[in-house]
Amino acid sequence: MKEDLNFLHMDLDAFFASVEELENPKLKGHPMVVGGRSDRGIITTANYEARKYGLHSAMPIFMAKQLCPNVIIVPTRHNLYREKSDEVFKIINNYSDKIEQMSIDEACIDISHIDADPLKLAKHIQKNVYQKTGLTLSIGISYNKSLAKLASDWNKPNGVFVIRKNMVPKILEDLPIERIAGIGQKTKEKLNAFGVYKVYELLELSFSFLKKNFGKQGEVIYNRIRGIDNRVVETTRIRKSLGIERTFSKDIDKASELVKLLKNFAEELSKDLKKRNILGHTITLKIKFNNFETITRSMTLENPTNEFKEIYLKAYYLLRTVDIKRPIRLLGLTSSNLVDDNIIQLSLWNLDEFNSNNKRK
Ligand code: TTP
Ligand code: MG
Repeated sequence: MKEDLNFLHMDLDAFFASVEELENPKLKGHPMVVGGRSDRGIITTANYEARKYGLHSAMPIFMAKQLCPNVIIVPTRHNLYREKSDEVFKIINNYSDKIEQMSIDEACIDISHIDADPLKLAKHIQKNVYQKTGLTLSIGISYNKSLAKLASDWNKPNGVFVIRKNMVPKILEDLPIERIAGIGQKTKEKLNAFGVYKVYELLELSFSFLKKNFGKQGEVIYNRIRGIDNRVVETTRIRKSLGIERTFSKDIDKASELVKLLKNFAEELSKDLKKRNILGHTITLKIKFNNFETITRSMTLENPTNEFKEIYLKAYYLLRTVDIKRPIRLLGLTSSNLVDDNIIQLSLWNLDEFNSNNKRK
């Protein structure tokens, strides 16, 4: 009996690091992190060997070196990870029409229509993805979305875990509250201030208390820890923006260098938008100076674009509006307010047809 175990959440293991290990198998078995080229950069991910030393995502490289002097640092190659992610999703797409991609390496899959034992299905997906891509992933299965995600993290790497109705809320009780989907840093700190650190402490709070202090989010939290989450798998998740952001190993203090970088960013962004068949209405430039002061400048275009030249010219214009009074530590270029190119082309095509039909008359 499947007892409503309709949600399968998958998440690739140490994703960026695993891709680098596939590219260079000599890295396997050694503590390795993917991250910035300089000591000032941060780790995007650590392989499981490096995690034994306490290394993890978002940790500064200099700290990683202190904790594990032998750590191998590999520069980030986003395009490569995107390609590998696409390969995985091509395989996953064969299992269900209802797939919500949550990030580059994770997805929630509606498996309600699949008449198979969910555990066997999970093993099948793992084996299939491993054979075709060389990557391992972990899977969580449950009767709602947030519990499936939580379960995918339970037995990492290469694990499967099922959270059934009769296991809730018992299984959640000893978890730190931040493991519950919907409790971010701010909510966590506020709950900590009330002396609440573990889910069992959260379970003691009444609905009205949570609602009074946390509003709508309080209601969500009250329900989530009792296994109530009515969200469905959203197949048409709309991407809100696409962009590039980089912290430099050395501050940029030459205008010519900055312009060159901006050109590269515009080129990369245009390629990325085109690959996904999307166009953006708004272009945003972000600059962080070496004193950490951050400014953003945006411009909204009448017609959305993914053309390099247009993006670059607008970005350049935005740059000229900024008073560059100090060396720059970080540069970002983002396109937002996105629309699907296919839809636009379709409507243009319809218009053409309409015009020619009219002419014929
Ligand atoms: P995660 O799935 O959070 O991490 P992971 O796949 O490396 O490891 P795990 O086995 O625990 O799932 O994120 C996926 C990728 O996203 C990760 O490989 C690198 C990138 N990433 C960042 O760039 N910065 C971050 O802070 C995090 C958390 C991830
Ligand atoms: Mg992952």
